[in-house]
Amino acid sequence: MTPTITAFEQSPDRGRGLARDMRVRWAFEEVGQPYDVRLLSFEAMKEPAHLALHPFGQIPTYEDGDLVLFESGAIVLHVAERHAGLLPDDANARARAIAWMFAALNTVEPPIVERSMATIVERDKPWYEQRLPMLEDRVRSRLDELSRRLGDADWLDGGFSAGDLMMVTVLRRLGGSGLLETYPNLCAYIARGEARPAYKRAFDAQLAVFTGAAPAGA
Ligand code: GTB
Repeated sequence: MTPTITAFEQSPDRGRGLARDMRVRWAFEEVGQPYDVRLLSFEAMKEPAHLALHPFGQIPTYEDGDLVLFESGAIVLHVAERHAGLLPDDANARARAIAWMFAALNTVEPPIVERSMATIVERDKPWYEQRLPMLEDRVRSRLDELSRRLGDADWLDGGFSAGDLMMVTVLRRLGGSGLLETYPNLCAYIARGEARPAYKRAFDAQLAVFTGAAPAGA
């Protein structure tokens, strides 16, 4: 059966691949699993039919037969566990790759999202100018640590894994912030992820939703 995921009918990122369906699309492409996409308006996301799939009325969701999942991390892990290509065979290496998925979602993403949300919803507030440097320092702390750990390696722990997929999608949200430029190894790491053929197919598919064009090969 072909799994179905949900995505924004009109993504506010204007096709930059920043919404969280991108990581799920990328995972499917890495493992060669075809998938269908159901596009949702903001109104439809809050209607009972979608709330039955996602308690918080968000995208992405995943449906495959009797199984319904929400949370992009849970969906990517599910895909990675059922197909070869995103998790190592060795049990310890597999556990470490999963730890990097959690690190991306639980340690690196929160300060990035907090900064990003502040730039969107707090820009006209009286505290914004004072608060932004603090939020950026928190992001820099994580980038310092991540950059140090990555060093000259291509990927976080041996070969490319679901941990890298997740980390690259999280770091991409800093594009245009000016915060990444002082970390050449992190910029190269993101570029390596974006250069993967599976990433490009996923990116083109989500961009086609915005442009209205059919993705290449469709
Ligand atoms: N923890 C959940 C997960 O990982 O799946 C978070 C899901 C989530 O935040 N979904 C967002 C959503 O549905 C879309 S991705 N929001 C609507 C709502 O909550 O009502 C977040 C996102 C949106 C837009 C941009 N952008 O424009 O750059 C980037 C990321």
